Amino acid sequence: MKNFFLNLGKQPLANKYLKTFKKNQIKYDLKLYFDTKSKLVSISKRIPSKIMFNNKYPYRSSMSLTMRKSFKKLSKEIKNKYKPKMLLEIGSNDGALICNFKKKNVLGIEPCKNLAEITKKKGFKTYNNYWDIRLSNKLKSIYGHIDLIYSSNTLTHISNLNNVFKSINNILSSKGILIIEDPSLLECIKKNSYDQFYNEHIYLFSAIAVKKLLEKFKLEIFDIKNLSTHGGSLRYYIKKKINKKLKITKNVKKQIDKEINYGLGKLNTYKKFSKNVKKSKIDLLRILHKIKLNKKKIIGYGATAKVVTVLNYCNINSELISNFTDTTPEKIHNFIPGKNIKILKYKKDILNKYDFAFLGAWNFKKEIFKKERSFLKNGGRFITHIPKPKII
Ligand code: DWN
Repeated sequence: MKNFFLNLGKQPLANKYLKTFKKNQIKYDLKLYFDTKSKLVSISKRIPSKIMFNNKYPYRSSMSLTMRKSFKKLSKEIKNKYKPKMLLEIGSNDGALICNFKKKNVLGIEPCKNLAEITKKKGFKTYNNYWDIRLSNKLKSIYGHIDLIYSSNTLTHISNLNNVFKSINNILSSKGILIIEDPSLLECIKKNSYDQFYNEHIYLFSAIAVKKLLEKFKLEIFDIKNLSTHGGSLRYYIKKKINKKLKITKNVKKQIDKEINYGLGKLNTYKKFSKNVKKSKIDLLRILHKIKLNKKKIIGYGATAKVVTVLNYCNINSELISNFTDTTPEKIHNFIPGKNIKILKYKKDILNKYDFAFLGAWNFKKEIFKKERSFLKNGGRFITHIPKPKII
């Protein structure tokens, strides 16, 4: 049974950047639910994929050094450990992972045309399609069974998980490996990072829920790694149950026990989280208003999808945060979805005109602090809302 636990208000599409601010930009309810049977945490309003993932999707994985490094490291591990003849990536984005492989050994699946074009132009075989059984059948008829399927930050975006895993099962060889990675629900609850929820993130996975889900498809997790990317993610290594050669590591039980002990299987945990989120809103607004009273200027750093949730939930507009800055060409000179805050092109000295920088991309705090040493040296301060609103 699905139980409601948090209302994050009306939210625009998290990646819908507009050239001119529109007060009446379409917004949707963002309400969170916990299913006591499947243990899945999800949002209620499902927006058709075609509306969210189209030919103008602005997010590019390669924009961050942290992500490029993470994908490079994983590619080495895959090549050394699993030596796949063919790797298929579901949601290949701008090719941040596949560019580490030989062109003949990888296939990209990317529904956003503008992103698929990037990898196609570089000579990587890319299918500009949504992942479904039709595509799975088509690829199987061309390439046969696939021995390694990878998908990062994609499966949480697809409403029909049964179709996703049916289509994976169909093409994965009997000894094949599926690696998926997505933000960790445990880290989200611990860090009070309610901004992991926006209309694209239909689910936030726990190992408990993934394990349950896979059972239906005779798939099982044989290893789990905790990653620091995207505010704390889990990388699940999955195999078919018939493959007895790969042993299940202790990491799997360890993660599941950790989640059970934290209470991820109980509704009460999410109710407590909901209270913490409401407090976070009050505390953040208090900090921002105080800074404004002192006539200091704040810029937002990193126009993330996550920060759209924060700004719209807390009703923060350009009176409190004058502008945002971002490196993504598709976001620059546009407005933050739902808000009258303009995104400025990132330049080395952009922060000098401001007293404070609010971390929209808090998940890249380390990378950003390193880059902005001189801002900090000159007395500039960062503001974050993770895990609690504070000035750093
Ligand atoms: O699942 C998703 C994740 C993986 O990526 C998508 N649905 C959408 C997107 O979410 P996000 O926008 O919250 O992701 P990021 O990776 O936290 O976005 C970082 C943003 O910050 C980018 O727009 C780039 C920008 N940035 C910057 O301007 N300067 C980032 C860094 C590190 C910087 O130095």
